[in-house]
Amino acid sequence: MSRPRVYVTRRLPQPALDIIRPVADVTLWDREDVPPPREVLLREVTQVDGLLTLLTDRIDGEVMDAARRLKVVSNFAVGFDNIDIPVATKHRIVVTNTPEVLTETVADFAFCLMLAAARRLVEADQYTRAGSWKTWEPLLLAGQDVHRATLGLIGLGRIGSAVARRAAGFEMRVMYYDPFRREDLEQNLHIDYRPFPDVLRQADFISVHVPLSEQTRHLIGREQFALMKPTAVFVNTSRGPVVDQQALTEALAARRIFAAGIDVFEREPVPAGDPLLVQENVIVAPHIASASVPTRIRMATLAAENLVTVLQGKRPPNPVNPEVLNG
Ligand code: 8YV
Repeated sequence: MSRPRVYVTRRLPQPALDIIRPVADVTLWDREDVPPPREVLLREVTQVDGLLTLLTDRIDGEVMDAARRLKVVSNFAVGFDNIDIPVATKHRIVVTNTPEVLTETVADFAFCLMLAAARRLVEADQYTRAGSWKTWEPLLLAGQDVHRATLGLIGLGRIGSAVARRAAGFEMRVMYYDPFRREDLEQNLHIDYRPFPDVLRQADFISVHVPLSEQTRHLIGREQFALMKPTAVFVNTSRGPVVDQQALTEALAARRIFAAGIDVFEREPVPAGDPLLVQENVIVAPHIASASVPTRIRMATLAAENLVTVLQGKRPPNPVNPEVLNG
């Protein structure tokens, strides 16, 4: 039997390639800065048994129809909204993701955005470097307190729960909304379930941790920002389209809310002229919540393991559509 072939859509940390190369012949899109153009992906997919993809690769019906022998799409991410799962399942292609390994790192970053936005850290840095600091002022760069504030989590999956655990150290009161109530976690984490509008009304900090789906697209829009406190700090490390970005921009511009920390955007990379970027009360980052060196290496090696186990005819650690394996 000939060796399987795989296409890897970005330069990966070496330990990941070391897992794949003994098992399969690798064609690598050997760039870090840009994904392969669509026509390259459509050409390469015709030749391979496996794809290792990033969230920047749209794996839809067109790609999967072009594939002739594709068995597995291993996504280097916990989110898999870039892949059409029903179409993959119909083609009997296994899709895998990288949960668990990034949970704590993303939760760290959500907390980092909460603290930085509440305490105006980026403004303070710019002000100090610019030499604007002339004297001591009673309310200079005054922000909001994090300790003992109320944290509202939208979504209580792995990452939402990890943020709740951190909040305990700041003596925060934590409430959450999730379409699937998690009574099992409420006692352990000392957190309360509240209906969605109540969380928005009562929380001082709101952090979003839901996957992107048709149900969650624009879950937070004008109506939801209108319910928040004028002192609220809003943080999104999930997926950009969960939030109506125009409504967020308007809420920040009108000081409907105090500040925001935003790692994900409706369009990525966010265009330079986007009106959100000129708001003073927002801290922005280029989708880096999982970007610690150890976590990115763990994500890459897990994506590689998922890929090779399917190619070896074994059950991968993280199937997203396990029905393909069972059937
Ligand atoms: C990654 C992410 O930055 O895992 C996810 O779903 O959004 C991030 O951890 C990204 O997806 C890398 O492909």
